[in-house]
Amino acid sequence: MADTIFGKIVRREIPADIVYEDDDVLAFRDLNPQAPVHVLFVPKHAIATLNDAGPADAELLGKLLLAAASYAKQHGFEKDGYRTVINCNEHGGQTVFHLHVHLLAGRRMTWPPG
Ligand code: IU
Repeated sequence: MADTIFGKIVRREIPADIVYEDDDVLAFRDLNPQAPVHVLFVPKHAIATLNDAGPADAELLGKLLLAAASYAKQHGFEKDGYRTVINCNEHGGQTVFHLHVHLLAGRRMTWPPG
């Protein structure tokens, strides 16, 4: 897949406000936050879109979600709640083609999303 800005962040070629890291996952604050807390959880091993994930990626996808939930709980959003989002391709609103989970918290979300 083509390299993206998130690949550059994973490789520390460009700066980001990194808030979490483990062997497989990096998380950093979104540059254009849509909520008081807006963190992106990306796999270090890049997958372009959710369409490109296969059975071999099942554990990695689970790790992304669990990392997001863990971050939300650690920062006090367990009870009030929060939202996780994976946008896919044009109609899904995806703009960076390195799969990522958005964690949005700190305000009441609306439904349906725009
Ligand atoms: P999307 O699901 O692909 O639309 O999300 C991409 C997000 O990446 C979006 O919320 C941007 O604000 C964010 N982002 C960023 O945090 N830093 C960047 O350098 C770029 C995009 I380009």
